[in-house]
Amino acid sequence: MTRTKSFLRWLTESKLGFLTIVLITFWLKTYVIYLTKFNLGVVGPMQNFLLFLNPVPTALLLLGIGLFFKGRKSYWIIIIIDLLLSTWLFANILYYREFSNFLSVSIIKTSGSTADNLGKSIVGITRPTDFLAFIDVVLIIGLMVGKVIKYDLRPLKLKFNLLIEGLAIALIGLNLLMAQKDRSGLLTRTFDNSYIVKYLGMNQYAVYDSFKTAQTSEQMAKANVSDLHSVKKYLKLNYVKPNAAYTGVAKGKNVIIIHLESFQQFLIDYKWQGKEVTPNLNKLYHSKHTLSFANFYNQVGQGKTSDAEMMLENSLYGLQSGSAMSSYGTTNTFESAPAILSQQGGYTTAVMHGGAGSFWNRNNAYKQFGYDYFMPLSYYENKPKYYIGYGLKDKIFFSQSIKYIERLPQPFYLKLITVTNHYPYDLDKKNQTIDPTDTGDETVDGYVQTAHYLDQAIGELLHWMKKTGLDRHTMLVLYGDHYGISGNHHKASAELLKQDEFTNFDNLKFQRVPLMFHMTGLKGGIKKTYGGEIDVLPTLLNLLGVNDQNAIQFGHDLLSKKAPQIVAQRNGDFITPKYAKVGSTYYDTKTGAEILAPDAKLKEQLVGISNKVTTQLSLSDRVIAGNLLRFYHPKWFKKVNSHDYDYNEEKALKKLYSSREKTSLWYQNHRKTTQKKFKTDAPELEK
Ligand code: GP9
Ligand code: MN
Repeated sequence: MTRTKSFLRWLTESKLGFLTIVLITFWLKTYVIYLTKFNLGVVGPMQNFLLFLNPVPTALLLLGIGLFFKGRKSYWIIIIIDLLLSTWLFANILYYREFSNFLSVSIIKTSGSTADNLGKSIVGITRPTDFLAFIDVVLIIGLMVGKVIKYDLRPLKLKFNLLIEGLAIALIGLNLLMAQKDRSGLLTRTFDNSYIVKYLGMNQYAVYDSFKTAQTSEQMAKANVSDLHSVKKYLKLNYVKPNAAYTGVAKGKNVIIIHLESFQQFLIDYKWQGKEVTPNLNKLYHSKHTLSFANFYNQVGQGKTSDAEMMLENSLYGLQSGSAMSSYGTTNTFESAPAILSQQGGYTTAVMHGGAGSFWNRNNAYKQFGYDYFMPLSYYENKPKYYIGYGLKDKIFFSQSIKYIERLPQPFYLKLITVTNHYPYDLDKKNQTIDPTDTGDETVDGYVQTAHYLDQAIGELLHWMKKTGLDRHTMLVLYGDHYGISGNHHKASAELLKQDEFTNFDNLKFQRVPLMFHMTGLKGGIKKTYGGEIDVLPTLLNLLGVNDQNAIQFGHDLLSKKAPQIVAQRNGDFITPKYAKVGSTYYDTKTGAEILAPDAKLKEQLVGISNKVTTQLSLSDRVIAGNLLRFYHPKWFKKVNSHDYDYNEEKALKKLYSSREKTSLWYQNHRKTTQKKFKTDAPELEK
């Protein structure tokens, strides 16, 4: 009894006891808010453990500052810090409800300058329970006013205060270490703000975000118009004319881009146990109405999917490290496909994706790209059995996308981002309709199963397009975003390809992914031209007959007779129809043999290509890091204002459904849904 009593006395009558009360109440409150107000996608014991613990280290560090002050001041400084931390939490609760993402310095900075500022859009969505964010502050002030907590006016030893701060810093380090172990690249690759929050907490997220913002704005401040001039000069010098025979052949058509997650070219026509793994895609690939590219390479860096998107929408490379879409997507000026098509062809533009909207910073970047609509997971019905890995299973995703697609005014430019064929290639038993391969490499063997599933899902979508007649007005663009089997699986890869060995050169060729343009009436064929993701936009715009003269784009029309056919990899490696480079080794592309002793002339040629590649990459980096497009004003483009876009579900759907556009598929189907025309064998949807 006396022990409890003396503990209570210590809590309420000593300064350290006070710090303990503030810390623990802040900790528990934050944890409850994590669980109830955010959707952090926490899985596994490690993530759960870190989520529980992560409020402590930074809170201890910051609240501990109060200990350095004397007397009553010390108490009030601690309370003020507690209040500031709570306000940050509160603001994020509101922002998250509206935008499914966390506040960032750049958002706060840019929102103040516009009419529809953040404050306005957020008022009105506050719920009473949000004020839970302040409950501890109110409670503690109450206890102080009621004299339950008494001031302890004895000063603490400086050494002791420093010890507490030291402990906090050590805990921060430990937290970081454990987080990095569970998710490598957490801080360098910037996947998703919610990852930072779930692993490191709200306060560390604030520090991280401020740091990133400072870094990017410094680079931007240094850049000026003359940087743009050197980029323009380079592009002019290297310009190749698009193939006039294809100019405008798809003018006015809808464009549906199907993002084939982690899908490699080798899967096309690949057979396992005598069965085609991807029969639907094979059929498309060989169709006489499909322009297929057999030597098309992914060119992504650490930003993976987001780098692929950056290249496809902008013909700009991802960055050497991190994700350009995450780091620059919120603030940079872009001249992207959706904005160009909306301005020049009256296109409605949309992205649909069965995963979290904040992943790769999509819900900010798409506004800068000028996408009218972005429908992420929150727009879809989600049940545990619908979901695997990073999002809804593709069949479920497509089946639920129909109700949105059919409402889009035509012509539309739509991107569908699939996700089931994603590492670690898990699929529930019911959906496995092909055996795993038998290389014995666990991460590899499921790949054919998820690829097969993706292919079936595509088949279901194509069937619906045919049934509704949408196929006759649409050009389909299918592409694989990056490898599915990384360079760490040489043995299994050799087995899959039925080769004796798998060299670094084989791994470079393994970076090929499909690219197909399919449209009724299109003069197709399988093209051998070497190209990469950077080239898709110029090729597409030529097919659509869109004018983008002197655009800051680093790719070329793949159909051009003069296509340079030098395919850069983000790390400076390259491949051309004749030569390739991996690390410091050159190869003969035809034979795959190493070029061991090139003569002086060949050497010069190889170094020349290599320099060209690095120049191109670094100029593209300058465009992004310097935000150079803000200085560029081509006649055919009006700058995008991100504040014109709102992905709030309720508002967006209201706009979509109230649009009486006679051009939507729904309207043309006698204002009836076409959902019944979508046939799926998804076991989850069986009655
Ligand atoms: C998540 C998905 C995956 O939304 O696009 O991205 P990745 O891990 O492939 O870069
Ligand atoms: Mn991907």
